[in-house]
Amino acid sequence: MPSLMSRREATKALGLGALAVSLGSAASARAGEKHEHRHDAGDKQKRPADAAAPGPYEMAPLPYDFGALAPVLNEQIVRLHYSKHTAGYFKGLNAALEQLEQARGQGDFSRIRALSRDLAFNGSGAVLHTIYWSSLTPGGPAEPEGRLRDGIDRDFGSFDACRNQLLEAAGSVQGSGWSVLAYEPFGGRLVILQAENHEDQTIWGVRPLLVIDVWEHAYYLQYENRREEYLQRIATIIDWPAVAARYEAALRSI
Ligand code: MN3
Repeated sequence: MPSLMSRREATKALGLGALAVSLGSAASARAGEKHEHRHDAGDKQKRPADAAAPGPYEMAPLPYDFGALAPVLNEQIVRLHYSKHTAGYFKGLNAALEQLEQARGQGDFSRIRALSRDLAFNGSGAVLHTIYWSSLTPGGPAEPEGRLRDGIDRDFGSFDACRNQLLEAAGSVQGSGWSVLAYEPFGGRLVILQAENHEDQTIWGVRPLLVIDVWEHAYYLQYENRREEYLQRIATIIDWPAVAARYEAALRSI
């Protein structure tokens, strides 16, 4: 049985790497490409060395300083949102998985409804926040280019139409939620979803490419009740190359 330390090290090497591959930067996505073809289909009994049980989820590092997104998002709001809220979803996700493991061990599924809800809520929160932080950058182009731009023009009519729908979806979330630009692999098209909480109102199997958090914790300290102002300003710090890299990774994975 692995020691705690070796398991933790394995988590860093595998769990975090896997999360970065699916959610992270262009470089991480390219690194992930190598992993996808490693499995030896010729010997079903033989498992690749990195097929060990995944460890707990770990939050990806913030790809910039807490103050880097100011003045659009000030240092205090980024620090709290990342260190407290985002960390909380990862903690909740790991706790849900641990409790489900215990339930299986004890054969006691009396809390299965609550634990399933915790798993979906915190798991979706962890995924969406990871994409959120890697969707923002202090600089970068104002509009997407390349195949992502082509896809947006094809599926929404124009970049302006896509942007307007994304921001309107964000602005009109009832309560806490997100707007999500996603690739829907079954139909092979881009869609914009309006998620309530983290996990409600999705299409199974979509790959989120760009997400906008409209929970009050994302903007209230700085913008108070002016959600529209927050949205107009956050639209100016989108990391379109990172969004495009996720789109390319999604196209490669189908
Ligand atoms: Mn949030």
